Amino acid sequence: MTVQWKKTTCSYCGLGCGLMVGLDDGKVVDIKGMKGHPVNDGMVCTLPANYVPIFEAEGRLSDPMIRRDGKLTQVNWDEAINHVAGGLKGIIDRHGPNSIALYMGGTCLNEEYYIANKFMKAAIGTNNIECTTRLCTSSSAMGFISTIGADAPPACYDDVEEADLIFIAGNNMAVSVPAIFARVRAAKKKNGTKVIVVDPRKTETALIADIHLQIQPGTDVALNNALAHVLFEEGYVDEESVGKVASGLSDLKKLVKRYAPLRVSQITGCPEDQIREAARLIGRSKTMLVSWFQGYGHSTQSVFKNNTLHNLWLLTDNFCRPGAGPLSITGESNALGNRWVGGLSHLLPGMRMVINSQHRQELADYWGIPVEKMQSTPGRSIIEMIEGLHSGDVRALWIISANPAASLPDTKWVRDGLSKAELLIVQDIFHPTESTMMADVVFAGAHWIEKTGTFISSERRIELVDQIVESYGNVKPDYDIICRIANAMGFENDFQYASSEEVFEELKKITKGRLCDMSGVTYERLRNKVGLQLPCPTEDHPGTERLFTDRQFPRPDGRAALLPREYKKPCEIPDKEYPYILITGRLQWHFNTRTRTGRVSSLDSKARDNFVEINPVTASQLDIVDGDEVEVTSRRGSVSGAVRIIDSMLPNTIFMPMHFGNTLNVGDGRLANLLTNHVCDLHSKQPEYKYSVVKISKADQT
Ligand SMILES: Nc1nc2c(c(=O)[nH]1)N[C@H]1C(S)=C(S)[C@@H](COP(=O)(O)OP(=O)(O)OC[C@H]3O[C@@H](n4cnc5c(=O)[nH]c(N)nc54)[C@H](O)[C@@H]3O)O[C@H]1N2
Ligand SMILES: Nc1nc2c(c(=O)[nH]1)N[C@H]1C(S)=C(S)[C@@H](COP(=O)(O)OP(=O)(O)OC[C@H]3O[C@@H](n4cnc5c(=O)[nH]c(N)nc54)[C@H](O)[C@@H]3O)O[C@H]1N2
Ligand code: SF4
Ligand SMILES: [Mo]
Repeated sequence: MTVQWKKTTCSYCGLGCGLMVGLDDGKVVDIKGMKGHPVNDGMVCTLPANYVPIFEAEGRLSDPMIRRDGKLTQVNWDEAINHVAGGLKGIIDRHGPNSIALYMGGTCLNEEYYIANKFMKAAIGTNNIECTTRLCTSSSAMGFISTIGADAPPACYDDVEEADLIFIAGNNMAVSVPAIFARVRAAKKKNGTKVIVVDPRKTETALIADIHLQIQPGTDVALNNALAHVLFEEGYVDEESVGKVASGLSDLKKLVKRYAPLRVSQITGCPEDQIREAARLIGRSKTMLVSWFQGYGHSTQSVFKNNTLHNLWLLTDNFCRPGAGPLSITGESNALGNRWVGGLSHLLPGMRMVINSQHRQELADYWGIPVEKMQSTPGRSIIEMIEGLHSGDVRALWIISANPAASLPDTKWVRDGLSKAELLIVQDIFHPTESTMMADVVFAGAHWIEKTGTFISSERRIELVDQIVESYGNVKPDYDIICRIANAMGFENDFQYASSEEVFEELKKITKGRLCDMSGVTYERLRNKVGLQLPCPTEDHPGTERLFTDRQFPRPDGRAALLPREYKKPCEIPDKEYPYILITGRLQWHFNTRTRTGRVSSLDSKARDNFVEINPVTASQLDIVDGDEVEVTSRRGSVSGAVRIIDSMLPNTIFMPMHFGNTLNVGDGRLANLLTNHVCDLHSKQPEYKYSVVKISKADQT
């Protein structure tokens, strides 16, 4: 067998690792890390290394389907497109443009987000378009906007090797973004880099920490304020120089006075001395890189957690130089692209906002539509879309590359909402998923290297995914399906593209002069390089490694904002009836709702079913032994799983993976989201997945 190797970009997490795909006779036979790639230099982690079976796995969709007499039945593309176009038109005629909504995943291409935006915001005239980024990094985006004035993550991965101290909060990077973890571990070994980890669980990541702050879930704002308190108290803040680059110093100082380590030790459960020790390490380090993730995002204080973390690097002059600043990791392969191409209901393409009249005018001019066609208020967040299905204000939902019937919180409420849709369209690569099972129409999408387009990684690196294999069956690229619907609905003048490259050329012009400037990027350049860090304004520009190196921020006075934020308790707190806190999260072996990884036996055999991690003390109080089946109950439902007794959990917390829905050999009642709450952070509208109060009983006693 002669294997031909082609390069591509990983489609799982948001790091943008370079991969080499081995092809034999046009079929994928192997996947390796790309040597010399600036992100992973040859490393490949568990998930992409086991990708080969996915392209032709059982359940791979080859053709569209329409539900007839209760059963999804294969049809040809013309029939499916006409059915959906007619259905959407009818609903818009009867109920107006805001009665339809579009929801996409975070692994779609920039070209797909752009076409979807143009379709909804310009052609239909509604802002009801959302992405799983709402569940993932919308709070990082709002955190940046409020602190530095723009959703523009400044740091890059090379900062890992330059840092004295890496502060990792609510990010189990050993599992979720292994290529960065490998670099952190290597930097620790080689340079003696110090690591602080903040996580209520003793995770694989916490095991390498010099200081592990094992806080009570949800208490990060109090912790960050206490760290700031010590920094002020012990003279680590050079107030004069901080004042030059950040406003709000005296208000912040006043607020954090009330967060003395002794008081905060009672809130967080961390010893006072440990809080002081962590603050001193921060104060003494010449360069500190901070990194955070869903332990921050999945909280009703998500944006405040971001702001108070930003306070720490601002107070210690840790920004905009090698090894220092905020390294904001993204979860899915194109979460940052989604934000920058306008994939949330309050955004417009090119880092613009729906509520900004100048931004709307710029887009209307570009698209050649009257500005009145564009709505001036944000559309619905995904949770508000489900509320709209319940109330009847939303009648049709089109889901592309997402699985909300398993991934959204409070599953029963979500599925009740989805079942009320007059028209539910799900565009996936597999059937069944929890969402395709509920669909009226299923569209079959081309997957990853079966199509061409671009991703933007956590360090603002835009990279190309080229079509290098023939697509499966009769599937079509996601952008092409949207264009076909638009054309069939009568918008044919604006949705004729010969290729995704044409779409990219149109998209990039709208980014000119913005912080996400792609003007200098061409597919040809990307084919010859390993990506370009944005902004990249001209074709001879090498890309931008770090932002704001002139220490000027895009705020009215050019300074960042130190924001005084009060700690608030999570929405639900434990009581006599529901005494434990449920944390949900990820495993090494599965990705999100497991639609891909659950179909790979080498991965699925490592983690086949749901489980519940419980501290030994709690287990003995409940008379539970390892392997017992327990039922975990919240105010929203009950879920069962086998117990794993493990001392990495605090006694009042339990952990369940998010991955196990009711397809792929796992029965009903195993999905953690049956328990979670759909309450959201006010500012980011991100749900509180990481904090639900629950009770536990042995399964046979219920
Ligand atoms: N193998 C694998 N990799 C993945 C994914 C996957 O499904 N599988 N998914 C990808 C996606 S979409 C994302 S968003 C990322 C997510 O990556 P991570 O955010 O790293 O993963 P999670 O397991 O969701 O949560 C991280 C940690 O937050 C901690 N935590 C819970 N509550 C709190 C709190 O109140 N404060 C703090 N400080 N910590 C808390 C949890 O104990 C957990 O260890 O992973 C990406 N990579
Ligand atoms: N309890 C709990 N729930 C959570 C989380 C948690 O930590 N705890 N994390 C949340 C987070 S951070 C995220 S990002 C979300 C993720 O939520 P989702 O994005 O809804 O979950 P995925 O499993 O990634 O779903 C992606 C879907 O797209 C399909 N797909 C893959 N590639 C393609 C393609 O090229 N084209 C098309 N059309 N389809 C494709 C897959 O088969 C799959 O069905 O989950 C959230 N849910
Ligand atoms: S770290 Fe993320 S981007 Fe890199 S190979 Fe692993 S899943 Fe892919
Ligand atoms: Mo995510």
